[in-house]
Amino acid sequence: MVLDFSNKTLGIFMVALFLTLLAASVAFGEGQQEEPAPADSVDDQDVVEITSRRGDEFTFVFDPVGVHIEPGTTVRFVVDEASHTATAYHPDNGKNLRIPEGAEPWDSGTMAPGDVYEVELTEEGVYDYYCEPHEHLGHVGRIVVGDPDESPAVDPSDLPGDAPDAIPSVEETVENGYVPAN
Ligand SMILES: [Cu+2]
Repeated sequence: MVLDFSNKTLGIFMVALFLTLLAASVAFGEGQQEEPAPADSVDDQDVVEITSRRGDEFTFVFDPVGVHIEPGTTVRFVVDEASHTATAYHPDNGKNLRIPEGAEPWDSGTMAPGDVYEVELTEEGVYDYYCEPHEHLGHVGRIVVGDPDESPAVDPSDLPGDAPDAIPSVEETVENGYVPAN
């Protein structure tokens, strides 16, 4: 009888201890949760991810549509929905030059959800790029690497369709570090 009572007390004690530890670990976990990086800290990151997705103002968008990064930062293009490319405005890709003269042009080729394409940008200046099938629908973006004056932006007003309206200004991109897509 005494033994039974002890076991019961021990059992209740163990349950209470377990619940206490559980509550403590939950509270600790919440306290440890990392806040999302503030938008203006993009230029401190080694890798910046840009997602092709459906937009509100434009049919498809790169999000963020504008980023300001340090030289040597890797830009990682990913796709949320449908098929897209991430392609630099460069004669090698059949377009007028809209990236710094010394910079390597890139073309991801067709990307589907789950595909990843990375490019490391080292030359300072302004880079504009587009999605091959959706350029005229506003699926274009701008990346400023370091000092934009090293290779200033080329006026986007002669780009087709919605593209000129979709490209953010250098000023906004540099000031915010990160321009979310519409
Ligand atoms: Cu696209």
